[in-house]
Amino acid sequence: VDSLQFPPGFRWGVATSAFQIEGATRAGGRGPSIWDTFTATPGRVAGGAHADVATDHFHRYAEDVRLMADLGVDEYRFSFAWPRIQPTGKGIPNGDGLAFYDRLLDELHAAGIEPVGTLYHWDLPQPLEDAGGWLARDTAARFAEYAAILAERFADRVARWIPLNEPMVTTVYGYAIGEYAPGKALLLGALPTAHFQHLAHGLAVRALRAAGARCVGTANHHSPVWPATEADRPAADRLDALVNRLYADPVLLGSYPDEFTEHLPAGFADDLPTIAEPLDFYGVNYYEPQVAASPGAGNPLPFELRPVEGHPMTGNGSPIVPDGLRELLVSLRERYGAALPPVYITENGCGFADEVAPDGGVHDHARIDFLATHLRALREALDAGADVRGYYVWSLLDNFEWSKGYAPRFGLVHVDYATLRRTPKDSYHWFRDVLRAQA
Ligand code: GCO
Repeated sequence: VDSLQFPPGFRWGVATSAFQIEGATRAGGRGPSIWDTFTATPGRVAGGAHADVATDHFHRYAEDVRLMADLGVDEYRFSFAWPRIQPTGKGIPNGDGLAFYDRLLDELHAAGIEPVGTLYHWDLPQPLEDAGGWLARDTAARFAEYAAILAERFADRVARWIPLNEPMVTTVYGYAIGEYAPGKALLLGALPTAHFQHLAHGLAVRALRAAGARCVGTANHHSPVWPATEADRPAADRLDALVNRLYADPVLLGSYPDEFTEHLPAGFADDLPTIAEPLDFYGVNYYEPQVAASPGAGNPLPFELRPVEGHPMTGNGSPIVPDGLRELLVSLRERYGAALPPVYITENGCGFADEVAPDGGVHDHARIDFLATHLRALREALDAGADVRGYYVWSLLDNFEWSKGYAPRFGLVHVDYATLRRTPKDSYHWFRDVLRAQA
């Protein structure tokens, strides 16, 4: 761990999201979200898993904050559940929902951990989906109202704000291919959802600041995109536009990349000044690179995905490519220059089928390798001039991994879903040593 020294003041954290850990989906007046609907639809989620209980964090948050305090993190990135705050997605806030986050924030403050609040990690109130979801411009206005409610209540107690987590995933997985809620398969017809999420982001940045939020950023999913062969470069550029530039350019540059603009809603350019509100930080979620090839005949998309070869794999089949993080950070700096605010790695982690061993421990050495090699790549990016101020492991706890159910375990802490018992894994103890070794 001694080789993993970061600059003084570098911020260390762990990340989670509401739907993946909270459970208690019917408690305290919470309304249904698109993920409650999706998990209740046969065939959508592996093993028919739902998140009605998940890790029961809603009731066990104090134990979870203790785990973070013992780990020694500076910050905790969590998300507010919109359907707890506004059960139908509009109108006066639900006091019981606000009260849960009061309790969580109080606990974090008592433990000396700075809260980083995401407003939206994919749990759209179902009534808003019924009214068009992210294909409807009005959803952005609803989101601004929700952001104002949160900021008025919590601005003084949340250190950093992230309006939307990974709009790319909502657009691509939620509306283009239908692997995630709301399960629509519109292919490029999904692209208006990117624009309306960007508009929601910009309106929320303004609403948050108007109500006193001090530090506002975003969290985008990024993947380096590599061509399968030299001839596949144009296809790789199109995939790069679709997974990276369509989400970073509007927010950072106030423009869209040239690819795909014919699929955006009419008049989109008028919204760009709102979308490009200056940010205090830029969150990068990194898991893996992508390889693209030219599309075969009859493919409705202008590229095809190819497997990333020659690298070890996580337990859920993702290639482990630590240098992709360095490559990504260097290329973000090259592309955006002075338009890129200080970066935080708002998610990085890996899923394996971790088990409690007969000796009572969880010996997840593959996760230690994953984190150590990614931290070294991050260190190299810093040495190459990338301005990265913090790093959050995804995730504190094993949790509900969306359409894959509970099989891939991403936590530093193992959760036994039958008893809800938490067991810190070897990676938890290793990460604690990394944090203790910082100057
Ligand atoms: C993400 C997702 C997480 C996933 C993680 C692992 O923001 O991509 O936020 O919810 O659990 O990425 O796949």
